[in-house]
Order: sequence, then C-alpha cells, then structure tokens
Amino acid sequence: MRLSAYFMPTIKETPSEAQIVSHRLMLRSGMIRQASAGIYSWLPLGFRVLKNIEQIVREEQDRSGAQEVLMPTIQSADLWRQSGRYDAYGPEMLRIEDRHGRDMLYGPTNEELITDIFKTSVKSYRDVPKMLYHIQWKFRDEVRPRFGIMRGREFLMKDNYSFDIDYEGAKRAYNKMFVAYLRTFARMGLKAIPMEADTGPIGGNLSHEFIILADTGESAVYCHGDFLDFDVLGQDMDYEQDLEPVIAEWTALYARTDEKHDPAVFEKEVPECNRVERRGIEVGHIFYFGTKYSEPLGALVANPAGEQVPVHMGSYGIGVSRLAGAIIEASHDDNGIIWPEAVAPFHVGLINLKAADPACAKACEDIYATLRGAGIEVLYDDRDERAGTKFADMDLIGLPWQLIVGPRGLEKGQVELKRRQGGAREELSLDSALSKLMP
Ligand code: 5CA
Repeated sequence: MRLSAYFMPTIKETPSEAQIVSHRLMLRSGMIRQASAGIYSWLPLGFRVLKNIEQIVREEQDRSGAQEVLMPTIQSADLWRQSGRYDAYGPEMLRIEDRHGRDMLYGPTNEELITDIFKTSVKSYRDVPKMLYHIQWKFRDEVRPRFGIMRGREFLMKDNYSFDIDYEGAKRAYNKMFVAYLRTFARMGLKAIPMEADTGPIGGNLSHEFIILADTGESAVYCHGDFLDFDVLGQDMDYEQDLEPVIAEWTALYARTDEKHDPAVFEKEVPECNRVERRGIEVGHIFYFGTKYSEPLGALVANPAGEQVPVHMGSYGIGVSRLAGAIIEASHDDNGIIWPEAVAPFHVGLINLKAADPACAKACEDIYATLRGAGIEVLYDDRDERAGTKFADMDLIGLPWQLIVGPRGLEKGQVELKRRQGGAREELSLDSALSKLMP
C-alpha cells in the first residue's frame, strides 16, 4: 500500500478525551474513529489489526475442535424471557421494538440463542460433545463506556458454547478452551494469566478470566512468577489427551484477581521473591454453568439409559476488539505503538527519504515490487514530506520493521533497516536487508 493513497488520518495533537495510552495511540494513528459514546468505526489501519486478531482467534478455536457459525446481532426477547434473563439483565441490554410491536434486543451474549439452535436438532448423547462459536458484534449499554474500544458499548467478541452429556464431558471442553486461550494469546505475543474468577451475570460455578499485564489495567493480579516464564507454544498440546493434569499444575500456582485475592494465602503459598502483584486487562473469560440454560430452555438429550437429561454447558468469550487496545497497552513506547509481528497491520514500512529524487524513487519502487512479490505486506511512505514527519508517523503506527532509503546511502549501495521493537538500526546492502525481511 502506498501511503500517499492510503486513508490513514493521523493526528499530531494528543486527543483530550483519551485517558489511556492505547486510546490515544489508536486515535492518533487513525485506526479508529468514534461514532458515538462507546461506539467506533474501524478505519483501514485499525481494521487490518482487528482482522489479524480475529484470524488467530479463529485458527485456535478450529484447532481445538470447535466449529464456527454466525448468529445474528438482533435477537427476539422470547428466549430471554424463558431463561429468566430478560428482566435480570437490566439496563445494560439494548431493547428494541420492531414495527409489529415485538420485543427484540441487540445481543449482549448468545447463550439463549445457541441453546435454542442446539435443542431443536440434537436429541441423543451420541450427538455430543459439540462446541460451536461465532465472532460477532455485541452490545452492552455500559454506564460509563471508556478507554476507547477497551470498554465500548458495541464490541466484537468471540463466544464459544460447549454441549456435553455430563460434568466430566463439560470439564473436558472447559479444559480445551483453557489451553486454546493460552495458545491464542501467546500467538499474539501476549502473556495471559488465567485467574480464578467470579461468574457474574453469565452464572455458573467454575470460571477463569484471562488477564494480560498492563499498568493501566482495571484488574489487580496476584500470581506466582513462574506463570510468566511458562512457554505455552513450546508445549505439545494434544486436544485429545487428558488436559486436566497440565491445567492442574498451572492452577496450583496462586493466581487470583481482586475479588478472590486473600493476602494471607498469597503470602503463605508464594515465596516473596516469586510474588507478582500487578495490574492487568481481562481479554478472555470462560464459564462452566452446567444446566443453567439447558433446563429452562428444554435442551434435553437421551442418555445411554434412555432418560431425557439436560445438557451441561459452558461458554467461552474473547474480547476481539478489546485485544487491539490491550495489545497496545502491553506494547508501546513514547513514540507510539510496537505491534507484535502476528497482528501488525503491515510487516514493513518502506520510507523514501527523498521522494523527489529519481534514484530514490526508482530504488523504492523496485523494493516495493520485490517485497510485494514475496507476499510481504508493505506500507510504502512515498509522500513528499519531511524525513522527520515520516519517521514520526512510522514509529507512531508501530510496524515491526522500517526500511529506510535515502540518496546518501544509495550512493554506497546501502539502505537502513530499523527494528521498531528496541530501535536497533543497521546499514546494510539492499540484498541483505531484503533477505532479513523475507519469511
Ligand atoms: N457469554 C460469555 C462468554 S462467551 C460472556 O459474555 N463473557 S464476558 O462477559 O466475560 O465477555 C467476554 C469478553 O468480552 C471479556 O473477557 C472481554 O474481553 C470482552 N468484553 C466484555 N465487555 C466488553 C466491553 N464493554 N468492551 C469491550 N470488550 C468487552
């Protein structure tokens, strides 16, 4: 993509409405634009990041054996009356009346709808286990939407729902998601800490939040330092094996949030040198809630003895749009965003220091074509701007690599390659610079 043609409305001044760094950087880099309170449009740069995050989430859900569906954003109130949540959900639910006077709502979550889909087509224990997920916009009329897309009213969530014949089956599904979440966040370059959690309005009796460390986070995290050293992607994770021992080993290490934190237990269980007391952002939340929805909604299957029993369910959410902000909170410096490779909107930013110079322009065009030919995503700053502006913009948007081409270097056959993370710069021949950028 040529920056001269790209819609990337950057802002120099710090937006006054933004209280936290991710919100400021997303506005300044032209990733998002507020439409109304807590509701945002995603502009090209932000949308690329959102899609990358979504794709990692999808791949790890699929790997765990879950199947993707797509349910609507607008739901009928009927099912919510049956589950008892239509009134219980309160003012956070956006209620809508259609032209026939029927009560509808913009879904804040999908337990009711998926249970209804399941029950009309599944009749026997032979048809379970099943895990169905979708990635869809949700609406929650938060009292105080804030921090940009981190606590929005409309936000993109991955929500997965598991159906099993009994508790043991449901626990297996829960464990699969537990592992899938650790893998998902690790692939995004994040350390996610699984924390015992309260279940809130979703209900149920087993729940973990996944929290990534960031100083501006809303949750307090207390855990053993070993959590932070664990290499999730280096583990051989076979979803057919019994994951219970792996997870038991993990959860044995103290990891609690605000609500569940007991300082006396923490001090007893964790030696002082291993105590991590930090703040973090909740990016995922998983729940086992048994028959809380299957009973009132009549999602029954025949067990091997021929009796009709309600299925055991769990639900598993990831804040896909929140992650875009959370990653920035976890990875930035004074100059801007530092994208982890896996979610970066482009792999490399090509900076032409002197767009008016024919030799520079020719060299950049060649590099641009070569990189694109190799399937590498390049943002080419071909604008007629001062070098300082180009450097500042490129640092602000945080692409992993910057390839800098100027007339003086070119005379020696050299270009400069800069790593955004850490800022290391190298003068290299064009060929060796290109080979460093190739996959
Ligand atoms: N049905 C369950 C799991 S599928 C559920 O709704 N869980 S939740 O309420 O915990 O939300 C799941 C994830 O969505 C959260 O961990 C968080 O990352 C994200 N999320 C929740 N509320 C918001 C919000 N207002 N803005 C942005 N992301 C949010």
